[in-house]
Amino acid sequence: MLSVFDGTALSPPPLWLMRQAGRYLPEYRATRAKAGGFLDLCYNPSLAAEVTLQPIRRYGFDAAILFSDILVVPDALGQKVRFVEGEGPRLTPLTAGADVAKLSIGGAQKTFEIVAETVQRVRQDLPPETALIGFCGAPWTVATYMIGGQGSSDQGPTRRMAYRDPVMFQALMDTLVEASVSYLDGQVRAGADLLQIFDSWAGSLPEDEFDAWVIAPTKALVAEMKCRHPTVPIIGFPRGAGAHAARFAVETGVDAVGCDTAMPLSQIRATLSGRTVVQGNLDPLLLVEGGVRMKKRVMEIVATLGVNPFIFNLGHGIVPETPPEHVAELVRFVRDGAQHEAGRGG
Ligand code: 1CP
Repeated sequence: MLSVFDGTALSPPPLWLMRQAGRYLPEYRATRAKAGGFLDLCYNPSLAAEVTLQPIRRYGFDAAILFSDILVVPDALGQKVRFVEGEGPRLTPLTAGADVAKLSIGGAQKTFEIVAETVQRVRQDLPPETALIGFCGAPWTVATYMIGGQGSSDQGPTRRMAYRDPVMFQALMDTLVEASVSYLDGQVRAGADLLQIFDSWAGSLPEDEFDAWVIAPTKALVAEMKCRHPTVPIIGFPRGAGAHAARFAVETGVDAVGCDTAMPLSQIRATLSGRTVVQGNLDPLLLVEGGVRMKKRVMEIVATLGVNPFIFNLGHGIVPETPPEHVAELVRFVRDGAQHEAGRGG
């Protein structure tokens, strides 16, 4: 898979799926039950390594992604995170500069070492040809949980806080850049071959704020990682970036752009393909459906994007309702069927 980053278009394209380890897999649910809470699973290197490897054993993806969560960073910094069953993450919201000042990067190191141990264990057990992806949340997306205290549809509390108290907000972004560098650096030293930065809530911002809150901190994070590990590729996933995606690709210095479900293939082809590595972007709900509709779309994606350096993926994470056999069907089709059919003009 890594040779796409040297500018090679591979046929069939390499493939992995966001949230490939997770609740749609019975073996994940069994391990999760053994671990107790979700964060207990993230902080148990043996069990976290096991769930990272489960989808590789089943499907032979070209890459494994470390099993962890973007909210491990605030938890490690001292803003404790709870996962409420059926509801999602809950944090005590940061409300003032004093709350940001209490976050401790030094204090986070022990937690980061636990995650690095997971990476080390996975790398030992992973077939050598399978790449290992480390990851973190982008500062903007992580900040939306730290200020909002939970997920939200428009990130309103965080946008308002950033307008009202830019000094506090900037201090938080700087802290998150530094913490994320430390977290990712530990993952690379432990054996991660490439990295992905998840900016799941990049899509809610006006132009100037996209520059200031998405591009600028990502650029700082990428620059520092490139300084420490110049050969480790970095995928940016600015979900919802829309018309800003091409600028994101150029200005942040990432090596690849993850495209979300809504991004038109024509736009990806015109503004990203051939200039950067493209990753994406099958609708996760088409994977729930499976069958001919899914295959038709896979063929369009591969025919349009596969002529340039490309990694096949979904446009967002696998949803829990996904039948595991549809994932097997997708993998078979991407590997054997899609370019054959596309080559026939199908
Ligand atoms: O009970 C469970 O088992 C919890 C479900 C779950 C899982 C499987 C959560 C809670 N996190 C994860 C793992 C996870 N999260 C991975 C593992 C690797 C893989 O992809 O297989 C990764 C990369 C993430 C990243 C993540 N966590 C993101 C970015 C990607 C995205 O989906 O947009 C975000 C926003 C989170 C926060 C989070 N963690 C979990 C939930 C339910 C959420 C979303 C909360 C919300 O806003 O509603």
